[in-house]
Amino acid sequence: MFRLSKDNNDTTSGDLGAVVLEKDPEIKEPPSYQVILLNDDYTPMEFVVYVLQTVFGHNHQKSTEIMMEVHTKGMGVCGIFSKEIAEMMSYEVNTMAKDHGHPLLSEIEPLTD
Ligand code: TYC
Repeated sequence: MFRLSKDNNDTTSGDLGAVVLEKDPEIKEPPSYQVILLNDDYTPMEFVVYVLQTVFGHNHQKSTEIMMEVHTKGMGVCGIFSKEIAEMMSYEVNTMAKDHGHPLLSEIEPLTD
């Protein structure tokens, strides 16, 4: 893709600078990351719903849907964020589970566009 850009090297008065065609300018959105919740046989369903509400701000109905998706299919998406936020969310889930003695685990995964 080509994009118009101004050549700003020329500072002489009156000259607005040359307009040049730049190939493939490096203007890219930073990659997004999915926070994935993993199923296990021991974490109580109500605790998973509680975590989805408190960490991700999902309402009770949405949290129950995500929990059931994980329970029946093995994994499910809790949300999509920047890398830093996804890392924080996943850490929060895993720490909360550990603190309550549950094996519940989440992980993050980059989204490729
Ligand atoms: N499979 C768990 C149970 O039967 C419930 C559960 C759901 C656990 C989702 C983890 O991410 C999870 N109690």
